[in-house]
Amino acid sequence: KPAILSYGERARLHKSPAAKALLEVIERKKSNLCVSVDVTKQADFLKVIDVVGPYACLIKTHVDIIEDFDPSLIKNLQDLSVKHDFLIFEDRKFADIGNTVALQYSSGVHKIASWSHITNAHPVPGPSIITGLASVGKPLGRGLLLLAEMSTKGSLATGSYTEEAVRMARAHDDFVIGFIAQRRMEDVGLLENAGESEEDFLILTPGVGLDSKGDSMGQQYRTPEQVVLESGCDVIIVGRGIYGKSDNVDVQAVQSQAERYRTAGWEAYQKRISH
Ligand code: BMP
Repeated sequence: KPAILSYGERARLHKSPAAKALLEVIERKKSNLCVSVDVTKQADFLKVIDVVGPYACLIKTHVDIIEDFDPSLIKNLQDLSVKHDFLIFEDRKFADIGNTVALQYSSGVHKIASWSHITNAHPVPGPSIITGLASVGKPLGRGLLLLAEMSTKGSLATGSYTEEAVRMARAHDDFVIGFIAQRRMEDVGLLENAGESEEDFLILTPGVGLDSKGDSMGQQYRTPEQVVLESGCDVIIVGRGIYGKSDNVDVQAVQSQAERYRTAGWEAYQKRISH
């Protein structure tokens, strides 16, 4: 088996500006941790991000759950992204026809494309969802992730659906930078970034928790070691494992969990590349 490239080496080789930027931040901060900040009030959202920012390569948002949203939130988020050196990933999960997703991505209240370095889409409509989103995002240097698998019990994104997602990404690798998935998907030919092929898709993985196996609504958790070392994924996505109960942000606890997950993710990666 050829040696696995480091994040930094992959950053140098990558053609996509969004993937390159993410790999560079990961290397610079020695963090493959993406924190998912799913809280509903602006003040809590910004507070959590300011606390976890130093430990994260990427902050994942669901901007449509913020009750008191106004455009100043975006400016504040961007300021924090500069202050703490992380990228922004709006987890929008687009799933419509090309024309509609282009409008949802560029317009409306949130104008996602104008501030989110990375976003994602369900492959269910077929390749036109990528061309629709690319018409907006590519000129801005943005990157797209396809949901090839999900972390939930009973997910339908398996087998030939997952394979087709990979095929769609390959046909549009000028905009698709990787996948939301649970594993490297080597059975569909995704190489472990050995530097011998031009192709280098990132695998970002939600459903990560150190203290819990799941929630009461179908979520399933695996550990950073299972995800990064055993399954060959690149980035761990952690939400409630870090921010805990959103109605009462305990700054000290949030900080120590962020530090803990960052260390666990990085140690799993170091084991992987030293194999
Ligand atoms: P938590 O770690 O609190 O379970 O949050 C996981 C986050 O990742 C949520 O924002 C969810 O929307 C997202 N997510 C997921 O859990 N599973 C998937 O397959 C895809 C996701 O985007």
